[in-house]
Amino acid sequence: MKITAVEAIPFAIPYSKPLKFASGEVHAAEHVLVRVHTDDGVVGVAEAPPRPFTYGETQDGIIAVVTKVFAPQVIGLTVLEREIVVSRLARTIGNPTAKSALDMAIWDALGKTLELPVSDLLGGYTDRMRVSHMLGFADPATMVAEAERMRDTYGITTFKVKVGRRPVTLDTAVVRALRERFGDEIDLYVDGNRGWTASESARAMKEMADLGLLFAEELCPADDVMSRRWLVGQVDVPFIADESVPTAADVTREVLGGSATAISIKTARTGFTASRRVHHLAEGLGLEVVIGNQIDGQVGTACALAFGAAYESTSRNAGELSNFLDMTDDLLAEPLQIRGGYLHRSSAAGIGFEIDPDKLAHYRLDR
Ligand code: MUC
Ligand code: MG
Repeated sequence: MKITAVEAIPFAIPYSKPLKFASGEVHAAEHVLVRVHTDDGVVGVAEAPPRPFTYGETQDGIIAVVTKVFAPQVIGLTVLEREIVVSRLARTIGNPTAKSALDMAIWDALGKTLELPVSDLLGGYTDRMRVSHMLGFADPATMVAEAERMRDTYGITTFKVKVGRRPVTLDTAVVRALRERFGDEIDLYVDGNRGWTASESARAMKEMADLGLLFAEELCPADDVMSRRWLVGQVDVPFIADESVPTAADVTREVLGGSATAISIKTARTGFTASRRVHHLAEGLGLEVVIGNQIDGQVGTACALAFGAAYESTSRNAGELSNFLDMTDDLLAEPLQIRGGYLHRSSAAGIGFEIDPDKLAHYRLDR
């Protein structure tokens, strides 16, 4: 059970088409695979997605902080001592996806050691999540065609539409085209990634008032404190905080300050240990939650699925679990399969996936 080594392996897998949104765009999964070895020969695995436009992390920075700062702090601890891990890692400010990948790799090693699924150790609520697909910036016809393909191929009927362009009609036209094409058959919500001002957001929400949106997410920056509160006070659907709540303390601040009324939980930035804290906090505050996607590959998606399926509130709304579909390939020996709009979690020990060694050898950047 004792941690003996920690590896941070950079890899790059191209996207078949880039995902574009208000705060950036992603053309390749240039992630870091974190592996934790124990003295029993168990290997726990998770991935960190560098998102400089959201958290300031880079691939090189994640490797450096994992190998030079975090590895010496966790080697010698057992995989049961996760709260000691949390308190040691907390001495370093920031680096959310680096910390989370290490945390989840340790949980994976714990599950494999105990021969139990991590999702059961976390909460064991259900074995599946309904999937929500993220539609990146394009023209209305292209975005409607992608939604059609997602529905026809994977049975997905919930879509998060990326918004935040100027003029706002570029995006409101997309949401209207989706509603006109699919009617009540689909659920829709929007995510601005801080692209609009509060007044642009209010105008856009008024224009979309008849389109039956489920949620609105990060339409304007939370740092525009007073105007964000003004906006959230008038929006008539739950307003999701995503990148403005990377920690439980941020959830408390933003929600009590009136800058959000729902939250996105992303295991990529809060791992399993801190995601649990955020989940319990949201439950205590009575907030609706959505399992979000940090533009994860299949490893990260399996992590989000394991966590989302563990609790009632995280599995109630469709989880954003399909960004990996835009990748040309991935690392898993048995790829995740979305069927009938659902992803089923594995019942294998640990998080429940195996890395294909040939794929890792092909895509890793350090050899
Ligand atoms: C999302 O929900 O915002 C894009 C930027 C980011 O931080 O996450 C993605 C998806
Ligand atoms: Mg978001």
